[in-house]
Amino acid sequence: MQFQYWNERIEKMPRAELEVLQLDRLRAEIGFALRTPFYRERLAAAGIAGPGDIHSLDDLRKIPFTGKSDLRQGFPYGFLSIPRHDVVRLHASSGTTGIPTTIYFSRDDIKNWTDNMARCIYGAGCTKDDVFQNMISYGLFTGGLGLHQGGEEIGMMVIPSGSGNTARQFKLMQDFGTTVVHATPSFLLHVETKMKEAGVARESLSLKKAFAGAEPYSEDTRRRIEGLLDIDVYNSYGLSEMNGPSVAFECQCKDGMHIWEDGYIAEIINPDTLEPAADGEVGELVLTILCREATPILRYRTRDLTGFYTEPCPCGRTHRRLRRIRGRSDDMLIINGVNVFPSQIEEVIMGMKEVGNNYLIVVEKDGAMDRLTVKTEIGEDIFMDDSRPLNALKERIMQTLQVSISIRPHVELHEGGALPVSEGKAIRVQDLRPKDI
Ligand code: DLL
Repeated sequence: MQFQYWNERIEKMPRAELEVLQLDRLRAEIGFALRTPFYRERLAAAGIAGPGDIHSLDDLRKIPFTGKSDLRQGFPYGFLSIPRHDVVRLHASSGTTGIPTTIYFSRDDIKNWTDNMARCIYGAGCTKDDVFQNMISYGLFTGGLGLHQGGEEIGMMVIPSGSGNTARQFKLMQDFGTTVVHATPSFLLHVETKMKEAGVARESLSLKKAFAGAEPYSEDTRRRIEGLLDIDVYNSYGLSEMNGPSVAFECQCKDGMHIWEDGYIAEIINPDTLEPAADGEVGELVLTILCREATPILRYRTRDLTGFYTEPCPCGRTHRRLRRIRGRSDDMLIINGVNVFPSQIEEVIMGMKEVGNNYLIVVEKDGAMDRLTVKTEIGEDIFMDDSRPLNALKERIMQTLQVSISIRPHVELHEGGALPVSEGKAIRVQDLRPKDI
């Protein structure tokens, strides 16, 4: 196989040299972190007064972990380490309650992110001859602009089609000869179904590759998409707190995602003991970002469960590979690529006085896509046989939830006492999607 590298010097840098670079960048990042009240206090408590207190990469372990709740407490500007007027962009993702986690970017931060993204796309074999249709949400979500910037950087023609509307997606593919698409795996499966329904012939499309990420999926799902659409599918991993996509991406070997270790220090820990996992063992991924000045985040607990490959990759890149994400160590649900915490739903419905005490969140498959249903009991003052107030309440719950979680759920109202009550801990979430990872 002929491999291509966007930044060969960095991508094939010998490990020893890479570690020197990491240490250098870690010190610089600590310098930025110390400008934020949060880290000034946290690092001082850990005996780190300045970058000079970090002598080796092992000293990283002196730094306490950062979690999503820390970022939330710092909302909106608590983690900003440069003057506000030097910030050129922000992105945000859902938090466990209504407060999002917000990440700021300087012009250089965007450049670094874009370079990492370009490495991913080029490393998957794309060139400036490709036409790239970015079928994922734009906006505060990082998936849209992230891949968009990277695609432009390598000179592909980018079609910012955004998510949804399969009929328009097919039209764009046919009109402009799209060769590469980006979407969530569930949307890619849905595209195939819609293609059949719409009578779009595979031969009328020039598709060769797809980038799929933002939600967990199995190797079987990858193969299924590849078979149905006759394309190569590359796994793409990232999270808003660490810029978004580009953290780790598969190369042409399609066997594990290279994590750009000049930009991140990756650790795998046992989520129960918080001790480092053994080489190759699955645990929780902890990330420290190294090339972002506006929002430094050290030892971030991603909650994603994965492990490193221990063998080198035939492509020659020295940056280690992550295994497919196995799941999470918290209760976050990913519904059609959108992150949802059960606590966000609870906050909304329990804040409505017409809603009773019991509720149940059900996530299931509806064709290739996920379907979210929120079942709630109604309060005593409402009667099941009076449909007008019931419909109005249902609509209000749907709308309020949509504002809070960015998804319009199905809502079912039940009489008080009708939903199952568990004897032990309440079971509030039923995730009925097949688990085949
Ligand atoms: O999902 C960033 C992204 C966009 C990645 C487009 C890839 C493609 P968040 O919305 O903050 O950011 O969600 C991050 O999604 O912690 C994982 O739990 C999950 N996730 C992302 N990529 C994958 C993947 C974006 N390839 C959260 N496999 C992460 C499994 C993934 N889970």
